[in-house]
Amino acid sequence: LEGREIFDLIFPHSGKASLFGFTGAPGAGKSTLVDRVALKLSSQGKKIAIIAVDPSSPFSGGAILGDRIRMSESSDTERIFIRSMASRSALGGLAPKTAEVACLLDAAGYDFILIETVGVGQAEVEIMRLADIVTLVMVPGMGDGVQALKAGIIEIADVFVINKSDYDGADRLKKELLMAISLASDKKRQNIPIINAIASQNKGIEEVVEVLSRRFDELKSTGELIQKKQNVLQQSFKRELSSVLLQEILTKAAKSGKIEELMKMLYSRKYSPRKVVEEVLASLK
Ligand SMILES: Nc1nc2c(ncn2[C@@H]2O[C@H](COP(=O)(O)OP(=O)(O)OP(=O)(O)O)[C@@H](O)[C@H]2O)c(=O)[nH]1
Ligand SMILES: [Mg+2]
Repeated sequence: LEGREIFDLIFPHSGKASLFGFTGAPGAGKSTLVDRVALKLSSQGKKIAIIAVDPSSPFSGGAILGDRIRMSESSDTERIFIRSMASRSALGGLAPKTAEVACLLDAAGYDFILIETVGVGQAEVEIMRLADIVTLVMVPGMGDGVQALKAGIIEIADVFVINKSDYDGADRLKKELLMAISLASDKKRQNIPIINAIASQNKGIEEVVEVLSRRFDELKSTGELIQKKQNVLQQSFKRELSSVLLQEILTKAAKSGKIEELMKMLYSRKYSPRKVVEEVLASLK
């Protein structure tokens, strides 16, 4: 069996896991928080998988080494599986790859899949869209509140965690965030929970887990969860469709010999790219 066929066989077993996303600036304490959350959930008898995605890293070596350091304090790691992903390993994009990995872990029977991404850029937003719930991890005194607003990540965040609340400025950041969300046009977003945590001291973890579970149940009961998962599947379908169609059409057009001629028209700027597409399609009819 090829990889794809295997995936097709596994896919029907997916769709049961809860996908929790965690994002935030580099060094905000995401890994520490995710590890603590994983341990907490695992102590409740759940099976946990962690996917650490680093869109900025060209190599996965460092990330994997980081993983070995992770969880070192814990003895109860048998139910916790950790997988790193960096941009180099992702043909066709990091978000689709992350979705596939999450799907496999989901089918394998993990109850919770925790996805960590570093940064606040477009790549992270795309990855976080896969998650059922997104937690934005912030740190006092880094201007995170304002930065998050700019990046648009605030629009997809469901929960804010002010980590490193042992630092000065935690109260100020909370005020800034409250101010920012009070201005949100979407009324629902004005109730976003803001949790203070000190992940390195295991403080606030219980509340984070509680809030996430509550939010998850809420999404389930309102039907938003189903909607969200359907949107993600629809995106995957469209991505597959465009890649398959592209290949198919290019192959057909190459066989008909039409494509070379049309490329000449394109290079000489007689035909626009859009016009070339129309000509290619017309030649296939
Ligand atoms: N003072 C303090 N330090 C913390 C806290 N949480 C994590 N740290 C420390 O912050 C540093 C970075 O933590 P990580 O969990 O690796 O942060 P991260 O966001 O995963 O970092 P990247 O994945 O590299 O972006 C580590 O030295 C942690 O021990 C906290 O609440 N307070
Ligand atoms: Mg990390």
